[in-house]
Amino acid sequence: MAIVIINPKGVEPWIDALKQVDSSIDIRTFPNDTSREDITFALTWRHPYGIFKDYPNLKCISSMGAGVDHLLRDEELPHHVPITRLVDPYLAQDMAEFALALVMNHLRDLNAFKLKQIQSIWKPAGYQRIKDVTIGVMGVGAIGSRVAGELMKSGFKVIGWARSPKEDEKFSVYVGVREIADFLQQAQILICILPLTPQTKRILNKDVFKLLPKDAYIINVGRGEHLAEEDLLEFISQGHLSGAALDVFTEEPLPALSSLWKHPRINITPHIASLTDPQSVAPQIVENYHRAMEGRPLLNLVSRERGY
Ligand code: OXD
Repeated sequence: MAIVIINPKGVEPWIDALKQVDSSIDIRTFPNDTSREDITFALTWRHPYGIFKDYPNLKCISSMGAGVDHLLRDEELPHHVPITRLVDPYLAQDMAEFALALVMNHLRDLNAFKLKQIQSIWKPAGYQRIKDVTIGVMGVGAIGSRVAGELMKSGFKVIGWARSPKEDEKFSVYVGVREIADFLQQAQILICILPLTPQTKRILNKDVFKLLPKDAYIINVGRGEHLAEEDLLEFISQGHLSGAALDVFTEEPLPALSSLWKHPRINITPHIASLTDPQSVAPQIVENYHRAMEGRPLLNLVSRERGY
C-alpha cells in the first residue's frame, strides 16, 4: 500500500505535508516509482495520459486541485477507480479575494491610471459605485458560492447561474439554458468559475456576450477552454464589452505570440487566482487514503458523468 505523487511542478511540499499528517504512509514519486503494483492511491496534477494502466492496484485517484478536467481528459483513465478532488476553504477564500481585486481594479480603472502615470498625465475620471453594480457568477459550487458571498458582503448585487437548482443561497440562482438569458441581461460583470465539461467548453462565446449589458466586463478564473477567445476580441473591439481579466488559458503558459498579452483592455495573470496549499489539504488527502484502503465512502467524490 503506497501513495504515488505525480506533479510536474514538484513533489517536495506535498511529501512534507502528507508526512506531517501521517508519517507511516509509504510515499513514492512519479516517474521514479518502481514496483507500481504497490501503489494504491495516486495524487496527481496533469499526469502523462495513459500512465494509470501501469498501476494495477489503484483504489483512488485524487486531483491536486479543485478541478478534475485534467484527469477526465485522459481517455485511458481506468473506469473502475474512483476520482476525488480537493475542496478547501482557502482555495475558495483566495478565489473570492482575487475576484474582488479584479472587480475593483476594473471599476476604478487602475490600469488606465498606471498608463497615465507613466506619461506624467494628471487626469481625473469618474467611476461606478459598488451599490450600482450587478455581478453574475457562473458556477456556484463550493468556490463560486464563496466568491458570490464575499462580493455581496462588499455591497455588490450578486446573481448566480448553475446547471441545477441551488438551495440556501442568499442570492438568486438562475438555472440552466432556460434561465441563462435573464441572468446574462443583468450581469454588468460576468465571472466564470464553472467546472470544465463538454457542456461548458466555449460557453463564454458571442451568444453569451451579446446578451450582456453594454460595457459588461468578463472575468475568467475557470478554465481557458471556457472562452471563445476570438469572440471576446471581437466584442471588445466592437465596444460591446469593456474588457476582460483572464487568469486561465487553453495553452498555459500563454504562448508569447498570443495577441492577448498586449491587449490594452485585457488583464492577464498566470493562473494564480487560488493556489492549492499542500498543508491545508493534506488532512483530507490522508483521510481519503485511509478510506480508500478500508473500502469506506470517499470525500469529495467526482461524478464522471457530470464532470465535476
Ligand atoms: C484547480 C486549479 O483546479 O488550480 O485547483 O485550477
